[in-house]
Amino acid sequence: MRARIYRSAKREFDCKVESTGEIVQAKALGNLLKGKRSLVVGDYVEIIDENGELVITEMEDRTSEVFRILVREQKRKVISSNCDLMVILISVSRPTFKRGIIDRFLVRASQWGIRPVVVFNKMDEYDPEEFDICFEQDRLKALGVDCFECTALDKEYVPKYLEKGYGELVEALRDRTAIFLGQSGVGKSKTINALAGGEIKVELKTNIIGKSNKGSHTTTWAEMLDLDLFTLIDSPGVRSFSLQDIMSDNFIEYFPDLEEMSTHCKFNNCTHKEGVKGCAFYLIEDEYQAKLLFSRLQSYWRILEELEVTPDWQKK
Ligand SMILES: Nc1nc2c(ncn2[C@@H]2O[C@H](COP(=O)(O)OP(=O)(O)OP(=O)(O)O)[C@@H](O)[C@H]2O)c(=O)[nH]1
Ligand SMILES: [Mg+2]
Ligand SMILES: [Zn+2]
Repeated sequence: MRARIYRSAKREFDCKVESTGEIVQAKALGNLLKGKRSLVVGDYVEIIDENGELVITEMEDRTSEVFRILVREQKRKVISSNCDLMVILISVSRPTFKRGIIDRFLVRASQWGIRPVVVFNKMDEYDPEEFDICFEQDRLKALGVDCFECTALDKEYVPKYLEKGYGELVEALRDRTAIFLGQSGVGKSKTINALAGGEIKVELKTNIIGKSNKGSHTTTWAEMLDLDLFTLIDSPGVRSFSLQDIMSDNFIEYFPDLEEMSTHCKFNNCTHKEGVKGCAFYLIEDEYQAKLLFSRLQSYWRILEELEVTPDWQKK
């Protein structure tokens, strides 16, 4: 029978059987865990009943993997799989809006092969004086990233004009496996709880690792939570903003808009710095388009600088 892994221990897995919706415990055949192979939360597997004991005999190919490169150990650690949406949650008030954080998470989405969307939360507190949300959304739409304007306030306090964004987000999430990312305090728990049906159904255990295993950031667990609308993958290990495990060589691939533009630069090794001859970025006629792209270039430079701190050979 077909099932999906919801939680994993060393060799024992909690799996949800597709046909019945039941959660069962199963052990994995040794060859599924040998060498670099592993079974992770999100995997679709085949289970058989062997004299009363449930055994995982096969794993289906993954459509996507959430993973980390453990730089020091030079290992690629898969945390979860088959996730089809990355929800990047941003607060428009407190904590203050930071464009760079979105660009960072977009790099991860691209690395993991997961479609990103951006949710601008706390729209009830949005102040146009602080930043121009239209510019930010144009910037993302140019990348094909859908944006939603939401507020995670209790239903009766949600202003009418904000119902639309929430409704659209609900549709985008329907029947998907999603991972929510965002800074502390942006409203992930609130939003997820609201999406889960109003009352608090899930209290995301963000601090479990911190309490039981002080200071250890490489330990990552992941679990899936079945919400009525969608399935949530939660793992503290993937939330960090650091991108230090990503190779700096060819990093521009993670910025497809910049990569495209740079094909028009006169020289292959163009640095796109001001005053460089034949750089396509300084030839863009539309002022607004130029402004959008330059804001991306700024992020690109800032992250690249950080990546170059760790040499690429350590990230293989
Ligand atoms: N005004 C307003 N406040 C919100 C909204 N969403 C969340 N908050 C408040 O923001 C604070 C943080 O919300 P959480 O949902 O705990 O944030 P989180 O992203 O889960 O934070 P961590 O668990 O630390 O990562 C709480 O006090 C919420 O009540 C919103 O849409 N509008
Ligand atoms: Mg939370
Ligand atoms: Zn250039």
